[in-house]
Amino acid sequence: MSKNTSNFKNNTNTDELVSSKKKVKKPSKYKVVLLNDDYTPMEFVVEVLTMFFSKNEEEAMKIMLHIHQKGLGLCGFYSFDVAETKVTQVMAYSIRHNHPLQCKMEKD
Ligand code: TYC
Repeated sequence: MSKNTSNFKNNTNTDELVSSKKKVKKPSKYKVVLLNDDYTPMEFVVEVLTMFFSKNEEEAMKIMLHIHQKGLGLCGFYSFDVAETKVTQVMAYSIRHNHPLQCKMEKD
C-alpha cells in the first residue's frame, strides 16, 4: 500500500477549508453608461456603441434611441479596469470629434 503524501487527502480540518473559501470574493462589476445631450449626432452615438462596446448596428440604434428618450443607457458591464478604459477612450474620442457626449461608470 502506498503512503499518502498529499496535503489534500484525509484532511479533516474543515474549519480551515470553510474559512479560506469565505475570503474569495467575486470582483465587482461596473456599469458603463452613455448620457443624452442635445448636440451629439445620433450617428456618432451609434458609431461609439459599435466601436467601443461591440454592438451591431441594430443593437446600437436601439440603445442610442433609449438614451435619447430616457436620458441615459447601459453600454455594458465590466471589471473596474476595463470600465475605466472604455470611459477614457469614449471621452477622448468624443472630445476629438468636438461632441459633448458624456460616458460614465457606476458601481453595480
Ligand atoms: N439627443 C441627441 C440628438 O437628438 C442624440 C443622442 C443620443 C445624444 C444619445 C447622446 O448619448 C446620446 N441629436
